[in-house]
Amino acid sequence: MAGGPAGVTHQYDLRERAAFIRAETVRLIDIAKTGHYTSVFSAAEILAALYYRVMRIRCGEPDWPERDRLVLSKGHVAVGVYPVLADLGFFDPALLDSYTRLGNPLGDHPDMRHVPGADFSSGSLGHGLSVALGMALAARVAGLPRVRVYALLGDGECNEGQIWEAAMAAAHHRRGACRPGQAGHPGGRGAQHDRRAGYRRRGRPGRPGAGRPAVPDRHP
Ligand SMILES: Cc1ncc(C[n+]2csc(CCOP(=O)(O)OP(=O)(O)O)c2C)c(N)n1
Repeated sequence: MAGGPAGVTHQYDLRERAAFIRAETVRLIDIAKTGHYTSVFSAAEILAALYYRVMRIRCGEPDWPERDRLVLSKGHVAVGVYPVLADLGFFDPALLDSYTRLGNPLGDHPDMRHVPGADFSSGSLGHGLSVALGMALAARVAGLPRVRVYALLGDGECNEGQIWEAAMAAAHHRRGACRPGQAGHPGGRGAQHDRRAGYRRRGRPGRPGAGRPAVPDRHP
């Protein structure tokens, strides 16, 4: 089966889905009166592509062992993910209307124990890549080669040493390919860091170093 939610054959218009994510994010942040809407806005296309086209997931079976995983390392984008999970059928969309209210499982940051479809409880920046690497290694140990694990990182949080340690560990274990995405806070320290160094892209077919995992550049 090609990518996308398991059993779903509908071809989604990803631009329209990204617009949906942005609109719903504004709506939910208005309900909560707080939230990181710019952080979702810079990731809306990524989220739309992953959930509606790429990831192998089962809405009726959130804990399907062979599903792909998405670790929201920048957990404050959960507000943009909840509408997608509801839209795909992971839970009742009516829950969105009382987002962050007492007793509602949908909080400012995702809680994997209470939100169907949430693969990790995040919020403290800097941990997601390590967690994603751990999931990828666990899938390898469990003999599930089709499982793909994605991690969404903020550019600022890439200044956390643990992110770089995870990237180097991924290279060591030959897991993963890093793809620099958009910067939510352009001009911030993370953006400068990205411009100067970034990640060396390895593992793309036809490029020098193809098949090797991504590793962070070493630079003075
Ligand atoms: C360890 C830690 N320090 C601080 C925060 C508070 N915080 C929440 S969002 C944010 C900015 C994140 O910026 P970036 O990583 O660039 O992500 P984006 O701009 O894409 O949201 C900060 C500092 C946090 N959640 N965790």
